[in-house]
Amino acid sequence: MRAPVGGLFLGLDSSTQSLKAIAVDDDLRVVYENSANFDTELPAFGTRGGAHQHPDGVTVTSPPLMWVAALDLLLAKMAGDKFPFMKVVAIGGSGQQHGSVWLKRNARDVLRNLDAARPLSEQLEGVFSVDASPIWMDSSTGHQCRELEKALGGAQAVADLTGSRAYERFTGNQIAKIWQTRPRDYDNTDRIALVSSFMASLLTGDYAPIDLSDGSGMNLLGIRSRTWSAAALDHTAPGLAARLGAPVPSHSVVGVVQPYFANKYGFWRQCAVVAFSGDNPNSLAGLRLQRPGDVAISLGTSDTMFGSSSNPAPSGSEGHVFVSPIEPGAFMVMIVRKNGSLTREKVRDASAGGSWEDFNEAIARTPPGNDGCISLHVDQPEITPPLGRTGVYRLDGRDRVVSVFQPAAEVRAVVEGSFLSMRIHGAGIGLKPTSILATGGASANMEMVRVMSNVFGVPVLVGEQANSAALGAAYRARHGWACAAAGRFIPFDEALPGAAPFRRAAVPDPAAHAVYTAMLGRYERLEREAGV
Ligand code: XUL
Repeated sequence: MRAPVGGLFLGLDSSTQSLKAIAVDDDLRVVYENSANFDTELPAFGTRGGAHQHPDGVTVTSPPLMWVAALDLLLAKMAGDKFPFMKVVAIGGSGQQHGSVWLKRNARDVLRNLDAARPLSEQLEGVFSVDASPIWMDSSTGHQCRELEKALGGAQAVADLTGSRAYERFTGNQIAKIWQTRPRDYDNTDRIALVSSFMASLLTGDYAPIDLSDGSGMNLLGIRSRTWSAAALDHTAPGLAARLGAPVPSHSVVGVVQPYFANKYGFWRQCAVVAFSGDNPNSLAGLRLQRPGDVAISLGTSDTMFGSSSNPAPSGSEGHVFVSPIEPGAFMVMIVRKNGSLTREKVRDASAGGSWEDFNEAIARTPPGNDGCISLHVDQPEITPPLGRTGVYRLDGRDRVVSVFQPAAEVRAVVEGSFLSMRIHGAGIGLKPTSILATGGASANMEMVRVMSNVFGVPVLVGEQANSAALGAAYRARHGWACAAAGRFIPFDEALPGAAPFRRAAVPDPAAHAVYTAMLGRYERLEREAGV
């Protein structure tokens, strides 16, 4: 579907630390990027990394008014750059997942009647029933998680229903906590939004619906029925369905920009707003992981693996299944390994003299399969698989537990181990790659990319674009607009004709792949033993 000539699609990403914008043109080229940092550009809110860590060590919140102020600030910076707001055909958006915004009864009126002569933050100051929004870094709801799993028949039952076992950061458990500990604030709440749907609400001037993909990060949505689960809602808090509103497919147009933005910044009055979604779903869109088997591995502080799946297998112990943000009948699957780049850096320092060159040379010098030497580093309690006890576990080629390998073997083992683990646990939850897009810091490391390709037995692609969530939001703006213009659902790739292809960085060597396949059983055993 061709976009209007000269038209732009704007993606906004309200992440933990900043609000970012990316605009793409009708050829899907990135033509503009900007951002507003919460800590440094909105210092009055006193956040660190965009959040407030509470003294109890487990509660983490952010001031929702900061997200409001950031929108005006970013748009003002864009106006300073003479950004052509009038050309924006549609806006899409991304928000950090799981965070909630609690709105009082007066909020809807305020949203509907914003005055372009006054800052947004001044007008929205009094609309929050909870002025410290719980965000994804919060881990204070262990009690509520246990209760949910007890009520719904166990962790696996919660995962089968909602896509994930009960997680402390997931919004339903945060809602249960607020209802239990602050019933009056709960009673005063007219609408509970996610960060994503809240940002869309500001733009449309009304409550914008939660989309099905971000809605899957709440432990409240039936991922197969694609509606709120009555059992989960009833257990969580009274009158919750009315406070959440009905969820919508992620490609839905949820309104047009309200006059505030047209009057103040010069947006086109018919500029469509497409449902905002979570940052991970938007990254899936930004990386165009559309077909089942399209998978990305992001190597960063945490390593994440996510992709599209038509047949996911939710796990009662690890990983997440969300409704897909780009293909309403499909799913997005995601696993997170906590011991990522910090662990690799530790091994680099201990076994490669602190040099990435030596680290890579060690990989190049050792054979695929590392002569049977395998390791599992749990420097921090691991999420996938869940391992609470820290330590480094090693088996040599004769299955003996050893305390150290030769330096080069040590390097190869940490790299191979992380990909073997991702292959095992990805497959366990329904993620079977046919190709892998490598992103994040370590993806520029060709030795690691080669190991990745051989472990999974599929080609590895690389792309240039950073900020995949904001880019995905811009792409989703284009997708939602195309579906609305056609009056029917249009496949994501048809709505993005001519998007630049990714570059093939490695193809698997069948012999090396066979070596890795034969190692899976031993690696699973190592993980099991680390768990006892
Ligand atoms: C995902 C998660 C984080 C947040 C913030 O489950 O908690 O990735 O979305 O980025």
